[in-house]
Amino acid sequence: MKHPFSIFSFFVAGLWVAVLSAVLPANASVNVTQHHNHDSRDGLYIDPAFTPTNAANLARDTNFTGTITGNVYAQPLYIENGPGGRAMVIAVTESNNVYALDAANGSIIWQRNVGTAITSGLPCGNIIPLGITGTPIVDLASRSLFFDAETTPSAGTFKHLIYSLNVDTGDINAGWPVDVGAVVSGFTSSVQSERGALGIAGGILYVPYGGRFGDCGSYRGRLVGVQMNNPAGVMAWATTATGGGVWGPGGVASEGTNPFVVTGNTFGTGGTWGGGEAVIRFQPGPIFSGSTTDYWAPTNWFTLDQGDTDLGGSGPVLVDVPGATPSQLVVALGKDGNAYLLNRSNLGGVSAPVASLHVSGSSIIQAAATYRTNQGTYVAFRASTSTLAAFHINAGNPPTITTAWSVSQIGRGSPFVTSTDGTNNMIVWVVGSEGDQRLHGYDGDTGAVVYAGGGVNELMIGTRKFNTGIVARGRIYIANDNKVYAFTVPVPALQLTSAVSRKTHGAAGTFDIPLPLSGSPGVECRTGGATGDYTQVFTFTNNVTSGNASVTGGIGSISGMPVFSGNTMTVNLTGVANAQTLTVTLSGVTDEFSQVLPDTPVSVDMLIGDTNGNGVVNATDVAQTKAQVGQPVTSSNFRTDVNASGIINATDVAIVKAHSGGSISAPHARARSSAAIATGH
Ligand SMILES: [Ca+2]
Ligand SMILES: [Ca+2]
Repeated sequence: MKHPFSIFSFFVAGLWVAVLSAVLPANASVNVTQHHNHDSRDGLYIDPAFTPTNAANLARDTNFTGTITGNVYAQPLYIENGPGGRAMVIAVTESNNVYALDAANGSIIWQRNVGTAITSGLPCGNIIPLGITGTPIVDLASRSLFFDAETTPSAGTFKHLIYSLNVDTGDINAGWPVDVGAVVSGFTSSVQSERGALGIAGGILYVPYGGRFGDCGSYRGRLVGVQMNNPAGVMAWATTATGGGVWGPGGVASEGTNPFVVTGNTFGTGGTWGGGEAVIRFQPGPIFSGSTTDYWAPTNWFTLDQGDTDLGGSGPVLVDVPGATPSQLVVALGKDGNAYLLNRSNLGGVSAPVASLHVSGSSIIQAAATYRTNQGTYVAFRASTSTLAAFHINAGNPPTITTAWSVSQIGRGSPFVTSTDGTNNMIVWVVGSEGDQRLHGYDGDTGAVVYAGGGVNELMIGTRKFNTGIVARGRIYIANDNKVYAFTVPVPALQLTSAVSRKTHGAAGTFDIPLPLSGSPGVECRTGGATGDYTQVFTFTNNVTSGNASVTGGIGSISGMPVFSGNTMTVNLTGVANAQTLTVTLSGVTDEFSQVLPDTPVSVDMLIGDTNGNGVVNATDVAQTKAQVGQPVTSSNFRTDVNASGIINATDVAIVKAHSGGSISAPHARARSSAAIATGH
C-alpha cells in the first residue's frame, strides 16, 4: 500500500506524541491563573510541546487577531472551558478594558469596561492613561477574575476598585467592587498605585499597593486582604513609615497559606525600621506579627532607603532547594544588584541573609523566574536593560549563590521558563520589551540561544517594561498595547496514523492485526465469540479527546462509547458478521489543539480462518494452522490461534476447517492484492 506519510514525519510525530502522552493526560486541563503561573511566582510552565526543536521553530500565529484597546502592563491569563468549551486568554488594559479572547483565534468572547481611566489630575506618576496595571488573578473554583482598577468617576476624584468578574461572562459578581479608599483606613487613592500582581491564599484575595513614580504624597506599602466569598470582609496592613511601596510586578507570593511581599524605600524614619526595604511574611488576613521570624531587611536598609535603592522592585520568589539547609527559601533581588536568600520559616529580622551575592551592576527591577534541572536550581533575572542572567542556588549548609550564565539582550521584560517535563529542556524566555520588541529563548543551563526572535512576522509593537508572557498548549501569549500576540510551536496536523483489530490471546498476550488506511483492507481471521465481538484501536498524530465511531458498511454495531487515551481511540464492536467487509467511520475526532479529523472510514475484511489473509479460507490456511500446533503464540503465528485462546491446537485447526471455502461475500467483496496479503500478517 502507499504509505500516506513519509517515514521521517511519521517517526518525528511519533516521538513527539510519546513524550506528550507520558506527561500530560489528554484530558488534563491547562490554566494560567496568576502572575508567573504559580503562588511561588516561579514563572515555570511545563508544556511537552516546547522541545528545543519546536522552540527553535516557534512562529507567530498571524491568524490570531488579539485586538484590544489600551496599554498593557499586566500579564495575560489563560483559562480553559470557557463559553462553549472554548479556552480564553484574559487581558486587561490601562483603559480599564477587560477581555476574554478565544485562545485559538484571538476573537473577543466577552469584554467589559470597568470605569473611566485616569488621564490627569494625579500628583505624580508615569502611566497615562491609568487603569488596570497589576496582573489579575483567577480563582478557578468560583471561576472568578479579580483585579484592581483605578478610576476617576468625576474630575478630581480617584478610586481604587477591586473587582470580581465571572470569568466566563464578564459579569460583575455580587458585592463587588470593593472601594479600597472607603474601607481601608488612611488609604489615599490618588497617591497609591497597584502594580504588583494579585495573590490568593486560603480563600483570601491579596492586593498589594505602593506609591507612584515620583514618590509623591504620604503613600505606604500596603497589603489589602479581601475574603473572596465575602467582599465586605477586608483586612489591611501598611508600613508604619511612609513610602515602602509594594510595587514589584510579581506582587504577592505564597506557599498556599502565608502571603509574602517585598517593600521599597521608606521616608523619614530617622533610622528606626518601619517596614521598608524588607521581605515580609504575613499570617492570613493579612496579619503581620512583627516578629523577626516574619520579616527580613538588610542591615544597610537605612542606607538603601536614602538612595531610593528599593529591595522591592522585584517581588519575592519562593524556592525549595533539596539538600540545602535551610531548604525552603525566599529569593529577593534588589536595586542594589544583590541577590539574597532567606529562610522562609524564619526570615530573621534586620540581619545578615542566609546568603547573598552581587549579581548585577545595575538595578534589578523585574520579576525573576526559578527552575531546577539536573544541573541544579537556577534563578533567571533581568540584570540590566541589556542583560539577561541566571545564578545557581547551591545546596549546602547554608546554601550559596554562584553565577550561572549571562547573555546580551536589549529590553526590559521579565523572564519566564518552559520545560517539557519540569526538569528537562528548560528554556528561559524573555521579551525585549521597550527594546528590540522580540521574544527570545535561551537554554536554561547554558544561556545558549534557542529562539533568536524570528523574522518579520515575529516583531511586536507596544511592548511594556516589566511585562511577561504566558505558556499554554504549545503557545506563548504576550499582551502588549492594543494587541495580544500568540506564538505557536509547529503543531502536527491531526491525522490518523494507524488502525488495528486487537484481541487478547489468553495468557499469550495481545496481538494486533494492522488495518491499512488505504488499499486493500486487512483481514481479521479470528473468531468473535458467541456475539461477534471485536476491538479496533486507532492511533493519531496528536492526543485526542473526543469523537464518534459508527458502522457505515457491513454488518455489526458499535458497543459502548469510544475510549480515548493519549493519542489513541478504542472502539468496541459487537454483532460483527463473518465473511464480509466491515467499515467503521470515525467522525468528529478532536485533538488537544481543537483540530478536528475529517470523517475517516476504515475497513476490515472479516474472514474467520483466513490465517494467511489472502481473502479465501482453504487448505493452505488449514496446513498453515496445523504447522503451528503446539507452538507458543507469537507475533509471527498468532493468526493461527484463530479462537484467540493463547494456545494453538486441534481446536484452531477444526475452526479453520469448518470455515474452509469461505470468502468475502458480495456486495462487500473487495479485490485483494499481494501487497495486502503481506500486510495482513
Ligand atoms: Ca487463506
Ligand atoms: Ca487456539
